[in-house]
Amino acid sequence: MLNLIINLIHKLIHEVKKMMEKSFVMMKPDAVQRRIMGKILTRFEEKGLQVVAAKLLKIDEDLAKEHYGEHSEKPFFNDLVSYITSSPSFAMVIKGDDAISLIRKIVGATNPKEADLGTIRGDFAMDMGRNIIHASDSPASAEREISLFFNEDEICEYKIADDPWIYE
Ligand code: RTP
Ligand code: MG
Repeated sequence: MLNLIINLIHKLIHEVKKMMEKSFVMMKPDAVQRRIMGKILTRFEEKGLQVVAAKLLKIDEDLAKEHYGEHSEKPFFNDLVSYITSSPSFAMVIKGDDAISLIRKIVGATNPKEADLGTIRGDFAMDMGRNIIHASDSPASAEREISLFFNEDEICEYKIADDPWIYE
């Protein structure tokens, strides 16, 4: 019994130390139209990240304006809203150790011409206004964006089989 409790405590400490985070990630309309969703998803899966929610949705103007509210005063705001509402997007919640900053690295710089090769934007995109994917830039943004796009009951917390082979 004591051993069981000690084991449980060890497991809990391990979980906390891993700093499991959830990020909001969204393939924009160009990624869906260009049929490269599978290739993009593979990048996250192969890294060892876990998809815990996903849906295809046509973002309406209100949602686009709320999601990108921080840019409402920028000159590109109207173009950004048109782009995001032009066709369906594929919204996801992706979980993993330090996932928020890690996913930003996998996604690459905002301007695809400046994004390193090997990143999603560096490999698949050309223009700032067609940069195929969004990812949360901080824990506060992740929390806000996840709750903007998903209800609590749409997020699946599940044990994934290869976990011990991804994390030590
Ligand atoms: P995102 O929010 O979509 O993940 O992109 P990000 O953090 O890398 O870049 P952010 O500064 O948040 O900009 C949001 C999106 O607005 C478009 N944009 N256009 N023409 C321009 O100067 C310009 N700057 C930004 C991009 O689609 C960018 O992803
Ligand atoms: Mg951003």
